[in-house]
Amino acid sequence: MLTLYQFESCPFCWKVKALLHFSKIPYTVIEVNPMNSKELEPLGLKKVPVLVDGEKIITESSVIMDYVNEHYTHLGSNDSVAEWRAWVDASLVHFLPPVIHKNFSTSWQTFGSVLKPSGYGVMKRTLVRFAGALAMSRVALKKARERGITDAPRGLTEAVLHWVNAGLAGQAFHGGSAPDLADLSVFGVFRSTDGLAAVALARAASPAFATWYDELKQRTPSSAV
Ligand SMILES: N[C@@H](CCC(=O)N[C@@H](CS)C(=O)NCC(=O)O)C(=O)O
Repeated sequence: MLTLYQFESCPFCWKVKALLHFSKIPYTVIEVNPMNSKELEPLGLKKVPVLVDGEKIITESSVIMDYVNEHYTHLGSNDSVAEWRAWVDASLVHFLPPVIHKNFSTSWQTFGSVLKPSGYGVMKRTLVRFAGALAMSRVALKKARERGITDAPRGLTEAVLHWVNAGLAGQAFHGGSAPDLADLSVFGVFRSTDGLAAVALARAASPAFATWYDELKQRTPSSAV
């Protein structure tokens, strides 16, 4: 059985989960405490996602996806898939935090939603929610500015339109009639913010995005056990 160490709110973790769910691969989840990551200490690691498969410990979301695909899923790939996957990690993923953590109140709402399935008790959830919202509403905007992102909603809208026009290009999926690793990577990043401002903004920017997103959401019910 595979084990995934994750934060519920982590877009990189959701890229991996999109593939696991799409492929109906069962796995157990270890929810890492984002305040201190103490669950990762025995592994000597600091970041999620981490996938454990027997003796193997795999880090880095794209490497994990390649591992899962090579050993379990066997989806095909090509240059376009590789380019879109690189775009997700280098560009797309950076537009989401400044949108969903725009200020304390938006970030509070974001943490409320992502902490719901965490399994934490009410006290711990409120503490993590408060500290998280306080920290992220500052960090997200600072990091975005360092990356030259001054208008995150506009940047995210442009990214959505780029994906729809050049990635989907009139097809149901980048992969044609079925999703491929590019679809699952883009979807995973958005899925980490399901129900929040970033997905709402993307849906409003493009009906084709909304159709594609809903179809993928339907095809990726959780396979966590
Ligand atoms: N390049 C990594 C990025 C992973 C990453 O930044 N994870 C964040 C959560 S979204 C994390 O674990 N941060 C904790 C830390 O940096 O201490 C990947 O693709 O897996």
